[in-house]
Amino acid sequence: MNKIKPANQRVAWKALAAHSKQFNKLHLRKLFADDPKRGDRFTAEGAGLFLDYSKNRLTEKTLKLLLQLARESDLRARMDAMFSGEKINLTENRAVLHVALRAPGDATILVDGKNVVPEVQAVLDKMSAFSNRVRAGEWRGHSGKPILNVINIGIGGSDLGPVMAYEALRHYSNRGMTFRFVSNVDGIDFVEAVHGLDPAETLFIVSSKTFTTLETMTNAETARSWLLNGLGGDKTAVAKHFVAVSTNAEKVSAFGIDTANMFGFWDWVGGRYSMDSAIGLSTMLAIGPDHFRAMLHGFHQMDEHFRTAPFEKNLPVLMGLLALWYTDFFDAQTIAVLPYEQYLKRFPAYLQQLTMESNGKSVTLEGRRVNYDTGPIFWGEPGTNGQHSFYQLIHQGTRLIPCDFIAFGHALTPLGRHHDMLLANVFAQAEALAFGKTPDQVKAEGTPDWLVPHRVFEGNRPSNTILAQRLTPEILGALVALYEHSVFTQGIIWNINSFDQWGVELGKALAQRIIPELESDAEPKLKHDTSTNNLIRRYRKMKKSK
Ligand code: G6Q
Repeated sequence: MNKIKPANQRVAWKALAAHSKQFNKLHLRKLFADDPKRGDRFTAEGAGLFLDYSKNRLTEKTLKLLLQLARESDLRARMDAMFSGEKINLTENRAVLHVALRAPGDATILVDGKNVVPEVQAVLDKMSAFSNRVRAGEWRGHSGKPILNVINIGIGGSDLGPVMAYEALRHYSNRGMTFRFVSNVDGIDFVEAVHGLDPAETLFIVSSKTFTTLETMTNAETARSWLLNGLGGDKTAVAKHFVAVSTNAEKVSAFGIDTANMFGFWDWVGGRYSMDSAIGLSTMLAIGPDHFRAMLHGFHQMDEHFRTAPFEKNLPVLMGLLALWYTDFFDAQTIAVLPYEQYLKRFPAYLQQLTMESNGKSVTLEGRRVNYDTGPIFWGEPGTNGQHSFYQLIHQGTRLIPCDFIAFGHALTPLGRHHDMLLANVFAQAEALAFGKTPDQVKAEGTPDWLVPHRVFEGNRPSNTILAQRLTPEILGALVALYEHSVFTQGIIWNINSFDQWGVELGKALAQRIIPELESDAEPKLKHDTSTNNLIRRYRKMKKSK
C-alpha cells in the first residue's frame, strides 16, 4: 500500500491546530450573534435525518479545513474501496461489506470476483420464511406447542445489536411473544432470562459468528440442558428449540443443531456491524420480515447518502469530522449520546461497541504508533433521566463533553403533553450548553455576589441535534448507519483499522489459562504475578468456605 503521511503531518491538520487556538476566546454566543443565519447554515439532511451542528465550536473556516482534511486523507477513495469490497481490513485480510447486507437485490457487489448480493438475499428469504412460520404459530416445539418465547444467546456484536434493535423497535413487535437476551457468562444472566418460561414454548437462537465464543457456547450448553430437563430428556427436542446464526456450519452441527436451521453470514461482516445480517434474526422474529426489510432500506438510504452526498452536506462525514475536531484539537476525551426517546435506551450501549471497538486503536495501518488521539469514549443515557444525574458535569464541570442529542417529531404512542415536554427539554439542554448564563445575567436575577460563581454557566459547550419524524424501522437503520460511517470517517483520517479488535484477545487467552487453576482439585502451581496469584488463592478459599 502507498505510504500514508501521518494524520497530524497533513497540511489541513496543521492548519486546524493553528486555527483551533482562536476558539480559546471565541464563544458560541458571539458566533450566533455575528451570524443571524448560523442556525440554518450549519445543518444537513439525509435519509430522513436532520442534523443541526450549528452549536459546535466551528466557523466556515473550520469546516473548510475539516473537509480539506477529509480529502487529504483520501476519504473518497477509501469509501469507494469499502463499498466495492476491497479487503480494507488489512490485519484480517477481509473485505468490510456490511453495506452489502442492505443493498437492493439487484445490486452487484463482488468479493473475490463473486457477487455476494444473491447470497445475502437468499439468507434474508430463509429468515423471513422461518420468522413467518414461528410468528404464525406454525413452527411447533417438541411437544406441539407454538413458540411464544425467543431467547437470543450471543455476546458482543452478536448481542448488542439485537438487544438494541429489539428495544428500539418494540413498538412494532409482536406483543404476544416474549424476547430475552443472554450474553454474560455470569449464570445469573441465563437464570433470569428463562425465569418463568415454559421450555415447550421457548426457542433459542445461538448467535455466534465463530461458534466458539466461551460465553455463548457455555450459555448454549446450559440452555440445552435446561430445555432437555424441562422436556423429559429426549434429545430430538433440540432440533425444534434451537436454531443457529453462524458462519461455522461444522461447529453448529457438532452442537446438535440441524444445519437446515442455521442462518449464515460471511467473514466480511464484522460482529459490531452485523445487526442487519442473520444476527438480526431475533429482531425479525419480533417485528416481522417487512419491518426488518424496512430497517435495511433505512440503512441503505444512509449508505447511499454517505456514498454520494458532497462532504459538506454529508451527515456521517460531518459528524465524524466533528468528533475528530474535539478529540484531537480540544483534548475532549468523551462524547455523550443522549437520545430523547425511551425506546433508544440501549442505543448508547450499542454505540459503545461500534465506536470504541472500532476506533480504540493506537497503531496505524502500517503498525506505527500514532502520536495523536484516536477513538473518544462514547457514553450516554436517555433524556430526560440524564438531566437529573450527570448533566451537571456537562454544564459546569471542567471537561469538554460534546453531546449528540437525538429526538423525534412524534411519540410512537402519544400521551397528553409528554412529547412536547420531552422535546422542550432537549432543545433547552442544547441551548443551555451553548449559551450558558453570564455572571451579569445571574446577578440581574438578584443572586447575592457570593453565590454568583456557583450559578454561572460558562456555555460554549458543543452539541449536535439529530431530528427525525418518528422512530420507524427505516429511521433506526439510518441512524445506525450514520454512526457506522461516522466511525469509518474518523478511522480513515486517523489511518487506523476500524475493523479488527485484537485488543479483546489477551484477556480471553489468560482466562482460558486461569479457568483450570480455579477448578482443579489439587492446589495449582501458580505462575502469575503476586497479585493475580493471591486473588486466585483467595477465590479458591472462598469457594471452599460456605
Ligand atoms: C465485534 C467483535 C465481537 C464479537 C463477539 C462475539 O465486532 O468481533 O464483539 O461479536 O466476540 O463473537 P461471535 O459472534 O463469534 O460469538
